[in-house]
Amino acid sequence: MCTMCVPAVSAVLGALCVWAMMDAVCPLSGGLLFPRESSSRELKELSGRWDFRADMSPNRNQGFDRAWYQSRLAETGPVIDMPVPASYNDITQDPALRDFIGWVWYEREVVVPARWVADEGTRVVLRVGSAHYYSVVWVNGVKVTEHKGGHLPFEADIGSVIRKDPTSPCRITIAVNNTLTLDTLPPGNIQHMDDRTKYPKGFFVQNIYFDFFNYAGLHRPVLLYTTPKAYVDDITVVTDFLDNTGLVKYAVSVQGATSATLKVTLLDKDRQSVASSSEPSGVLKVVDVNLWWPFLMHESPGYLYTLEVQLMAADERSTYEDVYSLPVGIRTVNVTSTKFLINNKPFYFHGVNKHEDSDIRGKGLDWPLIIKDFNLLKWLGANSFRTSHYPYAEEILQMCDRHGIVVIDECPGVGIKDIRSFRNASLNHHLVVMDELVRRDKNHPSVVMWSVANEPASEMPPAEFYFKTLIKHTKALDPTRPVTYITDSNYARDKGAPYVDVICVNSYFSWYHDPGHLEVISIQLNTQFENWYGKYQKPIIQSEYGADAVPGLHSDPPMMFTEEYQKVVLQNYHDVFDQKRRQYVVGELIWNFADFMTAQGITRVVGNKKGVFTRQRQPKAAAFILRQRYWSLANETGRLPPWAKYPCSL
Ligand code: GCB
Repeated sequence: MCTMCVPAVSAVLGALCVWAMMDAVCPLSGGLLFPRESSSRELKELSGRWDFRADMSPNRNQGFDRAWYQSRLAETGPVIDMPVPASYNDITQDPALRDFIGWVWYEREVVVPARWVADEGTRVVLRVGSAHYYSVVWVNGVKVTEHKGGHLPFEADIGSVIRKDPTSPCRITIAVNNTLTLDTLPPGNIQHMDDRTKYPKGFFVQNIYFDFFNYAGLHRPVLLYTTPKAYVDDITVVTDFLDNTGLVKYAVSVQGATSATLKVTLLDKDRQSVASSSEPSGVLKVVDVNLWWPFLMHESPGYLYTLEVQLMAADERSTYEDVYSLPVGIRTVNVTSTKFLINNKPFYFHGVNKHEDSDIRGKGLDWPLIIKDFNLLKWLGANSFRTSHYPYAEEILQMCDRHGIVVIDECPGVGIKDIRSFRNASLNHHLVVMDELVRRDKNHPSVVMWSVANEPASEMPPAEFYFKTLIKHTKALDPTRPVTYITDSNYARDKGAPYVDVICVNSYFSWYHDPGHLEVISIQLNTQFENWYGKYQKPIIQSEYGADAVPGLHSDPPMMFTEEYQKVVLQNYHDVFDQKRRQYVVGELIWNFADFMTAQGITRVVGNKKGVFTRQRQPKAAAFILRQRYWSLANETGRLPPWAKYPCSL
């Protein structure tokens, strides 16, 4: 595929070939509903063992030069076992694979049910939950799709390819490249070191401007699913309420049928129909509505209805029936100059920042970890998190919907520090990523705000046009949710703040600034809030604060990196939050929920240790401070179920 690439060119140029091709393609066509089984849809998970090979050739392009996709991977060279979903980096003992930059190749042979192949009226779709960063996908040697961006799903209808030779197994080959450039999100660049007195031949490094390990691979489930030829392609739901009546505005789009009949039914938790329609779009009215409430704000948080869409269509050959069920939470979100309102009630974010990160799996989706983390969030009394610094798996957002955990949904715009990353190529890609993110997450009641970036160089002159365009675009995509980006810039120089709805600010007083001086926190934090509010009169969230603590390291009086120091930093911040939350501060999100892996460097001791839990999810002293605070905030501001009033062992 990379005919433009000559062998001597680096991995990054190999990646850029894919790029150029993608730019020619219309970015978004149709919906991308989460694959769900129904009476008309089947699903086949391809999680488990795949064959794998990293292309260690000097230009990382041997796989394309020798067309590894044309035959079984094991026939063109050695393969190793690789789990999917998972990052590949921590699976072996090989440092070259942990730190690998370039193309890796995954392959799996799948038995496709005979009926899927035989029935021409069935669409067979291959879906990749996410692959970091660029991917090219072949089925039986035929290229079926490619995708740019490491955190969002993509898919391809592979029916015609598997029907070409119904007797052969279906061989899926996915090449994934983790090279970051100035125009990727997040950005990065490749630096070649040519001084032979210092570096071996061909030595290059990937420079990144963000603080987490650039894990790579097939991070989320890969699966096959079916729909009938005429199918429900997309559903958009926007909710509101008036007194006791819930309003569900919906629009259904259909593909593969010139005319179709629809039945749209809203079911309550007991699967009783509460409203229905036969129009492709409209408003469903729900009397005595059960609103979707955040965790700890109501006795029964996370109430979900189900919107069941039934499609009937026919062509000259057959009739088709498709059924798709979408969970729907009815709630509103509004922002005033001092408040963040959910269902017209002030909502205070007492939550965390997270990462998709764990031992061995890296950024691979892992159900035991997901459920453990939700249990820990509840144990803490957290009502929210930010998906720092990229979109998390849809499975995680579904858990948030169910449990009432409120989400600030962040795109991977982290580390936009180089002025060249503000150019049109970057902005255009950023707009497409926002298109993909909003398309994927628009129907989650838990998602209450979009964050378009984290700590960009927002004081640089081009930042104004960049963020004005990006935020306007995001608001046009979704006029129902506020938009922000996360700043660490100075209030007087920040170029994008006039365009955001909520100011989200990160600061690390007594850590990166005045290290060791806990006594500065109160005055500096107070000044921070007064300055931002004074200039913009918008509600403020402290979107990051914290300190590293190596678990088990103690000192009294507290010293940096001990559990005591982390604890006292938090307490000093909390004192100021308690004054300002009565005015215009609407939230506090600790950095970070758990320790996480980073690139190696002199400020990181096997990763970032600002977690209140260790990477293995054991609490540090700070977790107990946070727990006490979050539950008492909830007692003060929410309506707790009786079981939650005084959680055990506070
Ligand atoms: C930040 C970044 C986050 C880092 C954190 C830190 O401001 O947003 O990605 O990990 O600080 O610990 O330095």
